[in-house]
Amino acid sequence: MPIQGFIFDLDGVITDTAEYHYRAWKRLADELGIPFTREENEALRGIPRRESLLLMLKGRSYPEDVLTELMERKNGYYLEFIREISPCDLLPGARELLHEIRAAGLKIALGSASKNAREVLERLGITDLFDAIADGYSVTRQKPAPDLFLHAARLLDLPPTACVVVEDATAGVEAALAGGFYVVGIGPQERVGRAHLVIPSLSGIRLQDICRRLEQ
Ligand code: B16
Ligand code: MG
Repeated sequence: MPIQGFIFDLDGVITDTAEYHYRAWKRLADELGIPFTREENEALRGIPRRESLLLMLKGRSYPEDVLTELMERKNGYYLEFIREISPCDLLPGARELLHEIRAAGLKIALGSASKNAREVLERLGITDLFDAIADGYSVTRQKPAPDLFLHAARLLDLPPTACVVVEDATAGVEAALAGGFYVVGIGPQERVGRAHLVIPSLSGIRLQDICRRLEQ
């Protein structure tokens, strides 16, 4: 089926909020006296807030009310960081590709696990480029379950086989494959190598190249 729509992940694809998530988790981990490295943070890409916290805690158990407070504290730090975001923080090539897709008459949705996705899009100044938004509030089962992307495709009124998912996380690539989408992986082979097409970034990427390489 010809490609008729794109579903973009946010963190790590359109903007580098992955770095801000890391700094916020790191600050919380330091306060709790838990070692937490940049490498360990890689496992949290695309993973929802609660699961990310449990991974960061590495088996330490806390009562439910404390877990809630820790998630709120981390989100507070994250919100402090993203207050600085502006249109300059779009990753190279993202704006050009979004405009090219729209100009070609294809549809665009967001498929992000983040509950802060709408705020980040607003700060980047690109909300109006999206026909639909699927975020951390949209579905119960998160990536690597396909639900979020299936929800986004439904909002676009397109079947998964007519949509390309663009993802930077292993969990996101698996979610898109499970949903029957075309998948473009952004980043190293070790992380997104299961995608149908792997590219280091969106810089210099043209819509035609993506369609030609996926549809062949
Ligand atoms: P929040 P994505 C994901 O966004 C991030 O990659 C992940 O690190 C984060 O924990 C998750 O959103 C939840 O974010 O705490 O803001 O709700 O990559 O799916 O756009
Ligand atoms: Mg991501």
